[in-house]
Amino acid sequence: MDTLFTKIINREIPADIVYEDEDVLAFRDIRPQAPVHVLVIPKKPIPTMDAAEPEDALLLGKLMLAAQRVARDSGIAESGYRLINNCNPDSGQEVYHVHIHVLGGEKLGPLNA
Ligand code: IU
Repeated sequence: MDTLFTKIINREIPADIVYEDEDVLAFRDIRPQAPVHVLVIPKKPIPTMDAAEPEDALLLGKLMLAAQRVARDSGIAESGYRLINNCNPDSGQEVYHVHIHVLGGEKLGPLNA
């Protein structure tokens, strides 16, 4: 089932896009939890990390390298950043289209704080 992220990919709703290539899109989170908070998504609508298949291995690698690029372009690569993927209800996943949160731009608190 399509989510709002498909509408962002298709430019049906606006987003502050910071990176795009043929497989991946990255845009600023509308409710930022850090000075830099970008979501990196595959254009293929995989609902969760748990639903990814071996055939998605290359795409998932591209997703991580796009997150690296976003961090570098945002100037937070050397100071540091955190990549997060929420998967299924206990994680708090809200949007069922795989996404990596890129968080940084300040000293981040401990996980699960
Ligand atoms: P989660 O990992 O599924 O919990 O994260 C979903 C994120 O998507 C959350 O941080 C929202 O603020 C964000 N978001 C967005 O940036 N733009 C949207 O149109 C929607 C959600 I819907």
